[in-house]
Amino acid sequence: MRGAQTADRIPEFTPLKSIQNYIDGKFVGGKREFADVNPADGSVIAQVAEAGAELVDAAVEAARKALRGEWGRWGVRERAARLNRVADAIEKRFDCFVAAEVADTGKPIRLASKLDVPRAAANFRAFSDLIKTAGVEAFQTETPEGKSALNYAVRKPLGVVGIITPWNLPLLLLTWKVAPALACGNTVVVKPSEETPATATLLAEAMREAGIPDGVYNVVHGFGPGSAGEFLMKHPDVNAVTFTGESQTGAVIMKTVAASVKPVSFELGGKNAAIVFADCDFESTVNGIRDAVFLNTGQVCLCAERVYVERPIFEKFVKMLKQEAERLRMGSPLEASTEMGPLISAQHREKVLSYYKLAREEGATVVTGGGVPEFGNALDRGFYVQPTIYTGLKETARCVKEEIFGPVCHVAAFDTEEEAVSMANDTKYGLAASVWTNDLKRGHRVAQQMNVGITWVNCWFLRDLRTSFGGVGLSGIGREGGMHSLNFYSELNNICIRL
Ligand code: NAD
Ligand code: 6OD
Repeated sequence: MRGAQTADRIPEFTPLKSIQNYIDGKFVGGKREFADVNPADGSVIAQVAEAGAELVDAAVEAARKALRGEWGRWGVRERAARLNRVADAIEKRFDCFVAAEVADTGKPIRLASKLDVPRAAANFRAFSDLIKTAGVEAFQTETPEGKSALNYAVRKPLGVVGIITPWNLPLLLLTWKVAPALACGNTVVVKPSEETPATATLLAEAMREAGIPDGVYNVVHGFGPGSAGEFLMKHPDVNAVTFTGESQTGAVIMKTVAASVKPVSFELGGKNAAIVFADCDFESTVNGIRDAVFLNTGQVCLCAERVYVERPIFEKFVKMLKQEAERLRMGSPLEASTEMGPLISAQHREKVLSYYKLAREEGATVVTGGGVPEFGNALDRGFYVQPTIYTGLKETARCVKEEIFGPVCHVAAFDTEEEAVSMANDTKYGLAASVWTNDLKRGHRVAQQMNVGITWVNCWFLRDLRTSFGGVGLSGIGREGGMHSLNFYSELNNICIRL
């Protein structure tokens, strides 16, 4: 919690009653407004100005203009310094960002303080560091006449990058894309999720304070189809598109952008497996799987919704995981002791509850949960569900195949390593996996067989921002992270000089 120690931090958070678009360094309203709802009690936090096609045009135009201004003339050193200043400005507003993220998402304050906001600052610092040291290729080439030529590449920005993000880790995921895009010299127009508009808007203030020129960072609010999301994706002056969200939405966006042939990066859904071997460190594995299933109320794309446990420890494992799930403190996100908050919306709760019902219809044994908790206070108007564990489903069941995105997992037993690998890989998704064993050779062997973008061994969601991040199959296209981000957010111009 770096920001918590910052002497000149801004401690007071005044909830934004009206959330506006941010275009060319100015906050602007829209023709229509929609409500920003607190998922913990269903109350309306703010009215959000929706950007229509004209405002999206204005944002893209501002971003184009900024490419031609001082931002476009700055070298890497200046840009990198400004990114660090954005990180400083986030840390100075640490409590404001935490409060806004908690109000928008309902996530526990301890989670937003430990994960979301520190990671946002870390994203800017990581790409500030990286762009300063990023090399490009160079080759000495032999010509047909036996002379030589020098090939070297120069890195150039793509131009205006359109960024669309989801609601589960709003600031973390937005800055994960904004930071490398700016590091490479692009300008951006971001459309945060309609469920969580606040922190992208607060980030505008941090950008201003860091001296990021007007038009470099623009925010448009709204929905997907027929709204700001679609207008941004189909805009002819947007040079590249990066999207995080559902696989189905990715498919729609892909069609939208196809007409203008632009680079796309897609970070999409998952139906991630965890494989637990009998030789694992039992207690830390149970705790690790508890986090992998229930963190952020199961609303992390990397969460494990399928847990495969070697038969000799299956019963004991299920019993201990049940205890851990029942021990999770659900409650007000503002209480420091709360470990699990609500789901994001009434609509998403309907979806998760429909899977809870479907699981029973598909023949699941309900180990724990499966319903809605009762608090006897205002939280009953919030969108809470119980942490839930199932066993006994067939591997072909919809609840084992489809992403639910809630605090729920199915636990199944396996007898051999081959069987575990085969069940884990039997999915159209391919985002993340985890393997839990004290046999390091087996850890390597199994990890290398996972058809995913990221495999953790004896841990989960342990991040190094230099590593590649992305998915296979329905889980995405391309990789971001470290140099992969720099390569996506820039074009290389190879220069060949005959010597
Ligand atoms: P979503 O796809 O419903 O929405 C994501 C964003 O896309 C929102 O801003 C939304 O307004 C916008 N959008 C929707 N339709 C659009 C359209 N036609 N054109 C342009 N924009 C459109 O996803 P969500 O419900 O916000 O997020 C949850 C999903 O995101 C889950 O599937 C989760 O696995 C996935 N996710 C993946 C990653 C990853 O890194 N792979 C990270 C977080 C979340
Ligand atoms: O840690 C990250 O960089 C990242 N993109 C996490 C995604 C989490 C999905 O909900």
